Amino acid sequence: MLELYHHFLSTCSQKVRLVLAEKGLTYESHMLDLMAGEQHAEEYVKLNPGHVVPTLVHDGRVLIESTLINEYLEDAFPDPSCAPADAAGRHAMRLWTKRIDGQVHPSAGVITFAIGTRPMILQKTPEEIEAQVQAIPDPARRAARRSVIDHGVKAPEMKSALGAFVAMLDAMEAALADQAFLVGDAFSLADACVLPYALRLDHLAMTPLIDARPRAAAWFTRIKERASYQEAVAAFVPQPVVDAFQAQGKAVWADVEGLVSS
Ligand SMILES: N[C@@H](CCC(=O)N[C@@H](CS)C(=O)NCC(=O)O)C(=O)O
Repeated sequence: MLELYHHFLSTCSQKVRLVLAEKGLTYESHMLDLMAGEQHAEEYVKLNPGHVVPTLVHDGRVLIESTLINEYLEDAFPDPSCAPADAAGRHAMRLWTKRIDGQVHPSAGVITFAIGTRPMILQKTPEEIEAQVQAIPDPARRAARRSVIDHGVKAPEMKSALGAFVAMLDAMEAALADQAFLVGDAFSLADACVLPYALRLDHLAMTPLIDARPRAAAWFTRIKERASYQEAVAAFVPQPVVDAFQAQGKAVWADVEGLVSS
């Protein structure tokens, strides 16, 4: 019995849903409203002390941290496999998940809130905004959130956040020179963990960054053609929210382009 606490657009939720779908696993869904602050609810924080999604519950065992959840799914439900059979391949796969967890995911928070979510947040009262920021337990995330709410794309965090994405795309372009997937010729946890971040760039109208790298662009198309993408990602995309993200992304594209090329 699997239960997933998640959010329709959250990158970390998408990567776990992708692996669940690749493995044909069904789950009871608990969708959290992050804008309403449901991740801070007392009952939820007992499951996930970081106040974040996703959380997977398997037969009563609570699992947090999306990369580790995916590794758990691979261990607990090995067939079909989403990992290379050999040690070197698994190491290469984990280099991708480490890059995403270490650099790209924190950067996704910066660019998403600076461009996509900020206009919605600014509709709240200053007291409501401050309460939401204060509820973030991790001091680094709290400081970054405040900065992007205050300054949008002019926040000092933007340049290095975009740099993490550009480095990810460059690494993808290099890795895909002689293979169809990020590690070898089969879908793995590496593809599951990178896809949501390529998609986030696309949702924020930064698609030219992907298209400038033809192998990464072809990979993006290839992953989007998979049944798992349709089931686990596309089916959850709230089009009005993405339309708003794209409009806001286009409005700041000149700033973004300037930061990327400077
Ligand atoms: N390291 C965590 C990060 C989870 C995370 O940051 N989740 C975001 C959504 S992708 C979240 O729940 N944010 C809530 C908030 O910003 O208040 C994981 O991989 O599970």
